[in-house]
Amino acid sequence: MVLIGENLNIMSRTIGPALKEKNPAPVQEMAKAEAEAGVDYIDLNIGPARKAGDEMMAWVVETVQGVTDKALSLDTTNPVAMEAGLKAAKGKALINSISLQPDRLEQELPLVKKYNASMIGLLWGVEGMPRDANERAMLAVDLMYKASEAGIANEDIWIDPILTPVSVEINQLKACFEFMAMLKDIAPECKSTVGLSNISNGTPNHLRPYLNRTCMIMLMKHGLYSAIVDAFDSELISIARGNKPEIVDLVHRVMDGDKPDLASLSEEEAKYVKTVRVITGEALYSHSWLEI
Ligand code: THG
Repeated sequence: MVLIGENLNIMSRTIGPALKEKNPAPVQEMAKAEAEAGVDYIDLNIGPARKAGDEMMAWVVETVQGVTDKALSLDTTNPVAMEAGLKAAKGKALINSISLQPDRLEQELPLVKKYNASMIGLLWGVEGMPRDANERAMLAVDLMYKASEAGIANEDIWIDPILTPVSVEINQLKACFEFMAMLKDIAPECKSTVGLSNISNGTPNHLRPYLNRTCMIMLMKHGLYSAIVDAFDSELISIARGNKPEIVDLVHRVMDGDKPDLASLSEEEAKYVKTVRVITGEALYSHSWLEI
């Protein structure tokens, strides 16, 4: 699995001020730490960057490239900032992300081609969030068609079905999984990604990793190609690298309908099983889902 580190973002208490003040030390420390943690890409999330976004993106790309050769994922809704980042990036960059609003497509699809980048295709349409798996499928097909018109190969499109918090609306989460199961038939050459930490938004911090890890394992069953992750969850990285096959097996068995006796499992295994049940909607989410 291809891992994209999410930690270098403008919302972070250390990174936000450093980006605004162009203070390289915190940015370079974060980039180095993410690289050492073992991610494949470093996401550079500068937000909407309405004011001098081009300068900010070029600066952060150069600053990060000063300490690591990792591939970069460029995350901003400002197309001028995006182009400045693409110009500064040495390797093949990943545009995070392009949604299906006509103005976004018109401005950003040509950039994918011009800079030989790859792109995350965010399944967010003119009417906002797709309501179910079929609407996601229609958006994905539409996106592939428009990208193809712009000369972009399907291999350069990483479809993001938009993962939503488990604590908010379980049907949206189910739709995301249902769509992921369909994607390999709809678009076998396309890649896929999700922002894994979205699922645990609103969950107490110390419990978030269980949701993130279990969700990743569940999506791996449907062939998930990549994920945007907390680079500092070493257990999650270890699972993604194939070092925890027993946990992966267990989660996949439970998805297939196996109902292991929780008393026969280790405490850790039982947590994963309970978390699968919450993510599938079989059990109701509450902050105390692991204790029930
Ligand atoms: N798809 C795509 N890109 C994305 C997302 C997605 N980028 C943004 C987001 N979703 C994924 N990245 C994050 C980054 C941080 C957090 C969640 C998702 C997060 N941060 C802590 C918080 O808000 O509590 C704060 C951590 C800090 O202070 O640094 O939860 O879905 N294509």
